[in-house]
Parts: sequence; C-alpha cells; structure tokens
Amino acid sequence: MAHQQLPSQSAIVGTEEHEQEAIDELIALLPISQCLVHPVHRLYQNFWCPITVLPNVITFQRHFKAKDKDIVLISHPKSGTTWLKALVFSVVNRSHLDISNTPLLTSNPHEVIPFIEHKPWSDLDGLAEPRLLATHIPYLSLPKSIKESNCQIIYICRNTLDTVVSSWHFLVEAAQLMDEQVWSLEEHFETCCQGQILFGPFWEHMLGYWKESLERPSKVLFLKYEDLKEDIGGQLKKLADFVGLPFTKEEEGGGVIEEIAKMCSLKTLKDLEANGSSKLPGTTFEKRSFFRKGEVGDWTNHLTPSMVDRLNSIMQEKITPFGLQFKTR
Ligand code: PAP
Repeated sequence: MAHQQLPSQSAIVGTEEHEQEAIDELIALLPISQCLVHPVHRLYQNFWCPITVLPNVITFQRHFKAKDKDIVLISHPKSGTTWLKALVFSVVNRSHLDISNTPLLTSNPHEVIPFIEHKPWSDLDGLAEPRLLATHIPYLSLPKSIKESNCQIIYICRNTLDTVVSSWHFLVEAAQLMDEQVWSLEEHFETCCQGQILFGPFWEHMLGYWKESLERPSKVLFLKYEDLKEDIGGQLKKLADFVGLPFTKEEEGGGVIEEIAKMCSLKTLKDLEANGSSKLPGTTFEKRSFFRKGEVGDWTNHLTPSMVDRLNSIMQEKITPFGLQFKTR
C-alpha cells in the first residue's frame, strides 16, 4: 500500500483554523478501510488509523515536543495498555503516593495516564514531570522529538491470538452500547489478518518497537503481557530499573512490589467503582470494558483450528524471522 505523504509544514502555518482545514483536506484524500468492522479507519502513513482520532494524531505529530524525562507507554490495542498504565504510574509515583490513596482507587488508569490521540495535544503541557503519556501510534509515525530526545518508551505486546479475541469483545460491546450494527468474530478476524485493525497491521506495530528495543535498549523497553502474567514481580523490577527508579532492598523487604502488583491486578481494578459503567471521558467506551478476563489462552475458547493456523502462519512469516515470539497459553 502506498505511503501517504504529509504536505510540508509550511503549507499549514497560520491560524489554528487554517491548520484544521488543511488536516481535514489531507484526511479526506486518504484511503478508507473497506472492511465491515467499525470504527472506520483511514490509511495514514501505512497504518490504519481510526478517523475519530486521526486529526489529533496529525496535530500531535507536527507539534509535540517531548521532554527528556517523559515516559511514553505504547501498545497495539488490547495488549495490556490499561495494566501497564497502572503499573508504571504506581512505580514512578511510589515515593510520594501511598497505595492507600493512589488516584488509581478513584480514576480509571486511562484517566491517570492520557492517550495522546484522545486529547488535544496542547493539554499535555500542564502535566507534572516526569510526564507519563500513552499512545497506540506505530514507531515510524511517532513525532520526531520522541525519537530524538532522551525520553523513554515502554512498549507492551501480547500474543495476537488473544488480542484478536479481546479486541472483538471490546469493539462489539462498544457498538452494542451505541446501538450500532455488530459484526461476527469471523469478520473481525478477517479484518485483523488483512492488517486493517485499529493501528494495524499489528505485525508492523510490534516489529517497529521490537527492532528499536534491540537497537536502543535504554530507550525502548519491550514487555510482553504473558511475562507479566507469569512473573509480575520480576517484570516490575525490570520496569523500575528501566525508568531509573530501582526498588531498594528496604522496599523489596517491605513488600512494596507485591503491594503494587496487587493494586494493579485485574481483580482489584475491575472491582473498583471507579472502573464501573460510566463512560471514559472523551470516548464512547465504558470504563469497565477495559477489564474482561485477562487470561493467556482465551483464544482457545473462540478461534477455530483454521483461524489459529492462519494467524500462526502470519506470525511465522512476518514476526518470527526477527526473533520475536510469544507464549500463547
Ligand atoms: P486498550 O488498548 O483498549 O487500552 P488493553 O488494556 O491493552 O486495552 O487491553 C485490555 C485487555 O487487558 C483485556 O484482555 P481480555 O479481553 O483478554 O480480558 C483486559 O481484561 C486486560 N487487562 C486489563 N487490565 C488488566 C490487569 N490489571 N491485569 C491483567 N489484564 C488486564
């Protein structure tokens, strides 16, 4: 598929209104997804971007100035973003925020760490440092200043068999809430295999960050959902070391790691009133919809053997040659 070129910066200087018009014109020219699955995507810089967030993505790309202390959490949707947000927030703020009064008790992790593409980018200037930000944007399309500054990226990845099932549940539930037409798992699966899922193709998303984490391990930490499920303590230590805030012996002895793991567990977060059926501001999603089963291997309950074969062969062809592999149960 053809790479979509942005018009040059100089073409859009002027008032915000002029820029908005230029962005709207650009978006109108982009290929639109032909699949049955909502929300509708446009092909922008070789990834399928939901049209609801594309204007923000473009504005962010053009204007965002990363600070060296920023920590940017990145994922392909349904890979463990919500969990990662809770964990990183807890690790980074642990010196001044006791678990008993963490904002995670009263706010959804997506409110605590904003998605850049869901907020006007200028709102981010007022955040306390280190700023914790999140996005689903692929590596190649990140703003230059994220790549070139000393800010850090934490990427979370998950086996695709489970993310296909998870994203289907999530999107169908959202469509039902909006009284929109729903689609079958088969239709959703086909869309994923064609790479037309949100911020897809998923293989390019994963590989962009995987390669960068190998080349610049102090810049990009690459985590896997399955490893967090298997050894949350070990992964929390890895994360704390990466952001330059290693757990002290006293903290380890005092059970701080276990406390964070428990606070951020699916069970704790899911049971909170803060994560109930109210809408996540700025979205049509209910807060509770980010917490479902949280299992490795739920795909065994949903995908047929031929679906599994097809997805595995896509992974074999696109991902495995680069040394990236996943546990699937
Ligand atoms: P997002 O990309 O829309 O933010 P994301 O948080 O990445 O979603 O993925 C949601 C998945 O993570 C859900 O998986 P499931 O559908 O297979 O159940 C959700 O249950 C799971 N999840 C959310 N929070 C946690 C958590 N604290 N621990 C483990 N899994 C979690």
